[in-house]
Amino acid sequence: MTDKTDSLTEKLGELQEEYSKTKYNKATNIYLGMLRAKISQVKKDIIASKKKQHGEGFFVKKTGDATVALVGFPSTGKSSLINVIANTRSKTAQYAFTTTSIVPGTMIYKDAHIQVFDMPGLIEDAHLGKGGGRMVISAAKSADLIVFVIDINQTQQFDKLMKELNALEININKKKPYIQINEQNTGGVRVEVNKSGLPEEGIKEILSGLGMHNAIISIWGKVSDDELISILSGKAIYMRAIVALNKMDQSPNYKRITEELSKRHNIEAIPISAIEGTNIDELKEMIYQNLGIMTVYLKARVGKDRPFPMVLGRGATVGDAAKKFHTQIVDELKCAFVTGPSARFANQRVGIEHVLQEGDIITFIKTK
Ligand SMILES: Nc1nc2c(ncn2[C@@H]2O[C@H](COP(=O)(O)OP(=O)(O)O)[C@@H](O)[C@H]2O)c(=O)[nH]1
Ligand SMILES: [Mg+2]
Repeated sequence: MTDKTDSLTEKLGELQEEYSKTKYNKATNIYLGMLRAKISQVKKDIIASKKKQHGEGFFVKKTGDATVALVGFPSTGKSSLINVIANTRSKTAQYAFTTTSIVPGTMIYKDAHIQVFDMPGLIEDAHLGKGGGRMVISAAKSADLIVFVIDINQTQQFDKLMKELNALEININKKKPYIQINEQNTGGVRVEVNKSGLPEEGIKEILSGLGMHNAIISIWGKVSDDELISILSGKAIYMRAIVALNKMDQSPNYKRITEELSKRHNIEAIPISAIEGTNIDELKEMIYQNLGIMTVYLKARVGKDRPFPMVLGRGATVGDAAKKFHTQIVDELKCAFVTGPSARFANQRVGIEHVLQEGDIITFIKTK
């Protein structure tokens, strides 16, 4: 560690001690908020100073229609899983730490090309940079969906992972509260809209703790003080995730365990066996659904040609499909013929605003 990191770590210790010594009551509430803002800032500085020492970490090129990261402790079966869901041969082993770099693979499902990353195993305190955990997490953040791969006989791993991610200010399956902030040159802090549930004074203290002394802020949703600090310091990350409980072949109670974990953490979970190939298609479907994507098919002429697939976000319209196909085409688009789940009959004539569904076949009709 550098001297800089050392002194920051020392400062963090002092702040945390002060924080734990201060009893919570109405009078100290605001002071505690400020301490939290400071602690958050110092943690950020520590991470930044470490980053300088270790470089930027992994860089993996994103390809395909969406990206999924397999995240979990060592030996939970991540490499075994990517080998059965994607076109990859990732090394597997009975001992920990086989995978030392990110192994990408492509999972093809319903004509969508989904990029899957097999990550090196996370270990506890990954957020402090142990075991390269921070780098792994920073790569996972760039994914559209996290699949937590947990050993079904060790579900406490899930709680540990959540703790790690919380420490890194990664929010799982949570909606980001809508907050607007405009920094000003003068005038102090003004709270314009406050639906946060926090006292206005507390919000002001948090802002000043983060060095924002002149600003207009509006908060349109419920938010805790910790989350507010995290959002305002630009660190809060919101990600979707599901859980694959692997090695179900070793657990007679897999059904109950899955239901319990899913209920307790309000997250979709599925028991699988990467080795025996159980529930693999079901997991693929769960991934696909949680990515919020759909596949539609484009045809050059009605009745002719083989349609070619295009992946869109669910809820996309004919106009969105046209835009993705070719930005120019939207201006010239007159209507489209649609066959499939969103159409009432084959080759139904629809407008640009028509909402598409999985499996639709579309023919664009241009104006002359
Ligand atoms: N019984 C059983 N063992 C598995 C399963 N999946 C993986 N393993 C074993 O668990 C060990 C670790 O697997 P690996 O894929 O290397 O885990 P990783 O470290 O998370 O990539 C290997 O010995 C695998 O054969 C499974 O579904 N059932
Ligand atoms: Mg591995």
